[in-house]
Order: sequence, then structure tokens, then C-alpha cells
Amino acid sequence: MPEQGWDIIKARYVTSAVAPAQYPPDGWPEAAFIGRSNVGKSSLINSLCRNGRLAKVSGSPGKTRTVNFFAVQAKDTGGDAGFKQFFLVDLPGYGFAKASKADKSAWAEFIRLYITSSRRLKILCQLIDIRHDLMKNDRECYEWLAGEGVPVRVVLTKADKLSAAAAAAQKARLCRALSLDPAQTIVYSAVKNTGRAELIGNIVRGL
Ligand SMILES: Nc1nc2c(ncn2[C@@H]2O[C@H](COP(=O)(O)OP(=O)(O)OP(=O)(O)O)[C@@H](O)[C@H]2O)c(=O)[nH]1
Ligand SMILES: [Mg+2]
Repeated sequence: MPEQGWDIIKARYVTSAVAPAQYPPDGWPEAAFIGRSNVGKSSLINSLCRNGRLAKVSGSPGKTRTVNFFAVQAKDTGGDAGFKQFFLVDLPGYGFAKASKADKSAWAEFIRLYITSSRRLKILCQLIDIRHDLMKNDRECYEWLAGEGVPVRVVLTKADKLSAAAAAAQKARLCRALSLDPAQTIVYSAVKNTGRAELIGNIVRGL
């Protein structure tokens, strides 16, 4: 547990939605996670919440098919800012190799509907696998999200699969490819919880 700063102290699954009418009615702000299928969105939510069974994780891509809402409570462990209540939102992944063209455009519509109809969406975290160079659909997704008017934070996942030197080199390459500020880009490992305190702080400050 970080000695100072925000920590997530409670988390629970609330609901899965396929249409805006099913989004939860509570007026809490939302942080959503988007990225290629299998990049580690659900694992990252579990890591943030320190609960390996909260969001369903799978070795085969295309696991998450609905917009899933998790209600969390964060506590300011060092200061006196108290508590914050918000939703973490797990989205289906893109770039699922076996998906048909029709499925891919249905996915884009589904996500667009969430992004445009959720008035409480405060921060979008786009996850990119740190092991690979930037893929075309990651770039398209980033450019699309950046134009939607919601702040986008890029999170590089699966850092435990590279040495520290290789991870630093890949971070520099990916930041260059997207013209990102490395200081604003978080390196994460859901296995080791690397980047956890930094990302929680970023999310809470963005709410
Ligand atoms: N080594 C390592 N494996 C990870 C990490 N994050 C996720 N994984 C693994 O990657 C696979 C996919 O993880 P998920 O969290 O289900 O990925 P997702 O992005 O939610 O996938 P979809 O729901 O299909 O879009 C699983 O086998 C995870 O165990 C990580 O930080 N390190
Ligand atoms: Mg998932």
C-alpha cells in the first residue's frame, strides 16, 4: 500500500450494459479502459482494485463483450482529502483477429455510443502492449479518442514481460510514435502492480 497518495480501498462489480439505458444511474464520475483485445484491461482493473476475481480475465482475446461498471472507493492515505467514489469501466477490446468486418464496425459503434452518451466519463485510459511497436489500430484508436474531448491517458501494459532497459526503450519508441510526453505515460504490470499508485493518482486527479 502506498504510504502517501490515493489508494483504492473498496471495489465491487455493479452491472454489465449493452445499451445506455442500462448504465448505472448513480452520478459518480467514470474512468474507462480501452485497448486491443488481450492487452490486459480487465487484469489492470483487478490490479487497481487488488481483487483478482473482479473483472473476468482470459488468455484468449474477445473475453469482455459488454460495458462493465465497477464502483470503487479511493482514500487519500497521506493527506486530508478524504474519500472519492467513482466507476472503473471495462470496455470490450478492439482488433480481435477473428472478428468479422461487421463485428468490428458494431464494436466501434458500441464504444462510440458509450463515449458520447456517458456524461460522467472523465478520463479514458488507452492500454497498449509495451512489447510491440505501435499497431495501426492503436494509432487509429488514439487519434479517434483524442478527438472526442475526453482526456486520454496512455498506459503501457505487461511491463513485467520485458527487462527494465527494454521497457524503457519501448516506452520511448511508443511515446515518439504517438507524440506523447513520457512523463504523462504510465508503464504498468498487472502481475507486479507496477504503476498502480501512479495510475490511481492520475485517475483520481482527473475525476
Ligand atoms: N505477464 C502479464 N500478463 C498479463 C498482464 N495483464 C494481463 N495479462 C494476461 O493477458 C491476458 C489477457 O488479459 P485480459 O485482462 O483478459 O485482457 P483484456 O484486455 O481484458 O482482453 P479482452 O477482454 O478480450 O478485450 C491474460 O492471460 C492475462 O493474464 C500483465 O501485466 N503481465
Ligand atoms: Mg477484458
